Amino acid sequence: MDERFLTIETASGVNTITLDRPETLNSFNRPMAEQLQHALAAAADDEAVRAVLITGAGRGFCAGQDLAAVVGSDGQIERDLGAVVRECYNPLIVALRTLAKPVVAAVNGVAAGAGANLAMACDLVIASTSASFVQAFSKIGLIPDSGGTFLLPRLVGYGRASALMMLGEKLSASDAASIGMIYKAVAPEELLPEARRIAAQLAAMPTRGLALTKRALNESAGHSLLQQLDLEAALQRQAGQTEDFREGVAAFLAKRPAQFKGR
Ligand code: T3D
Repeated sequence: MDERFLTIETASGVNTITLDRPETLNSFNRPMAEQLQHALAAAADDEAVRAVLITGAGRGFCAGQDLAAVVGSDGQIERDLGAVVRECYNPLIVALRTLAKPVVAAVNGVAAGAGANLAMACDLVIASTSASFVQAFSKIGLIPDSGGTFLLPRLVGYGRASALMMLGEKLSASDAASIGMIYKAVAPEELLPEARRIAAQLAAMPTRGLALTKRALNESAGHSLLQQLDLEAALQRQAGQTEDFREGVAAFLAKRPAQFKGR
């Protein structure tokens, strides 16, 4: 059987994917990237999954591309990095941003290179105060990939994004939270309980409404206000046709907790 670089479990509607190559801080080799692509596709198809939680095994979250795998047995680098980015990383970012379910990143330790940008492509990022984020690419002569040049300036502004990407310095989780790059930083022992609590909360919410919210946010980046207002009206029409909308209104009027089914 092929070696597995992820552990995956589903409980109470939450699909937890743990990146599991701790000896290299969960850096990506091609099999791990492909396994994560398959895991996200499976989460998308599984009706029992209503939220996804991504974290890392050991002391790191993900150190980006496994740099040892870049060098051939002859010590030379003869790899088409454009092809690697298209085949390994771009599909992951597209899968995360288009998954019609919320994705929580629980960043347990350093997130570097593509690992940092993978975290930012998730819907909510919670990090341990012992974690850090590094746009490590500039240190090895590369450009930030995995959606970093799109997402980071939108999260923190062009000036900070440009400094973080060019200097490649480590940003602590607390600083990342204070500049709005991530949702929040919590004490290390609180990370998984808090991430699981939030993922379970999301899994019990109106899944289709959350998916339409995600779509509206995705598309806002390239829209004018008028285009976005038009999109909101179209998506609200769809949200208004869900069972969960009817249940939400009925529960509110009956002053009882809503039982959302994700339909
Ligand atoms: O070719 C393509 O695929 C193009 C696509 C590129 C996408 C990218 O992600 S490019 C960016 C690649 N990542 C990096 O450049 C980060 C390299 N790592 C670091 O800068 C540091 O390790 C960290 C800042 C992430 C963490 O530092 P620290 O001091 O906490 O840990 P460490 O001692 O450096 O690392 C611990 C071990 O993990 C160490 O192995 P050892 O000595 O214990 O056997 C180290 O070599 C290994 N490791 C860390 N990052 C990687 C790695 N091994 C392979 N690839 C890594 N990226």
